[in-house]
Amino acid sequence: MIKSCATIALVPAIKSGPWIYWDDLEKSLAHASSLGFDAVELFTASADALEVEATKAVLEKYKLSIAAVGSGAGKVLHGLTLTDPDKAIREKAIGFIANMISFGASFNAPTIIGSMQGNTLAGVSRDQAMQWLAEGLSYLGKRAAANGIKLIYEPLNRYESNLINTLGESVQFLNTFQIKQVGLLADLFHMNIEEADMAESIRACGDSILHVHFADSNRRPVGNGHTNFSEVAKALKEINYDGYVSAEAFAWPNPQAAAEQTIQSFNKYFKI
Ligand code: LER
Ligand code: MN
Repeated sequence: MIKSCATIALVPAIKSGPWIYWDDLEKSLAHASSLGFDAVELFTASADALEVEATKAVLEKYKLSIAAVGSGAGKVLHGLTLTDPDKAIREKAIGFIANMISFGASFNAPTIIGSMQGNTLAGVSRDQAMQWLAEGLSYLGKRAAANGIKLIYEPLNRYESNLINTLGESVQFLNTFQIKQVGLLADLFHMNIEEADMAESIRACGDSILHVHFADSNRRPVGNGHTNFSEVAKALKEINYDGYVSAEAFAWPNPQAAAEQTIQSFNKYFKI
């Protein structure tokens, strides 16, 4: 069964980004729960930003799970990536994500690597950057598996990364470097920019898709743009996707309305 999810950003230093909720954790959970969401995805400043037992208690109170945790704060707040030319920075990036894996594992939630992948920077060959990415993902995939959870790699659109931009290239990359224990995130906003046919790519890469980011063509909540969600939903059902469809969209026009729009769209496309 496909499950609904909304993102919560808990990083005060960031003033804007594609997250539905921006208030404190409990207020966000209460609202998501009142709308019938199954889970939330957390974007925290670090792995120790939340106290695990207290977070478990409040999740239990609102009957919500954590679908996944994001690691992007490592880049946004500290400039860490897996492909930085400086070995010390790459190692810090790996450490940051490894801690996030342990945090997520406390909730049985996988960790997402999106912006932490970085870019091929000036003075670095593409082959070298891909090698570093492969080494990082390979090591972290094993760490995740040792913690009993998956690691999720997210291809981003060309304006955010010059490494890999499509699901198909991601599958090829993971196969070439024989990276096991890493699955893919199909972010429908990035896919709208990069994929020739979103539904076809979902079908072609179905075995690898572990998580979906649910946003319209303009990254507003689904229903506010021009992506053809009937086709996307049909493809996800065809591959028997049974993970989360997680709203990583701008809180437009505000968090509450964005969450309401999202759950209406989720019910329209995914509730049988
Ligand atoms: C992260 O999930 C993502 O999609 C990036 O665009 C960071 O905002
Ligand atoms: Mn995303």
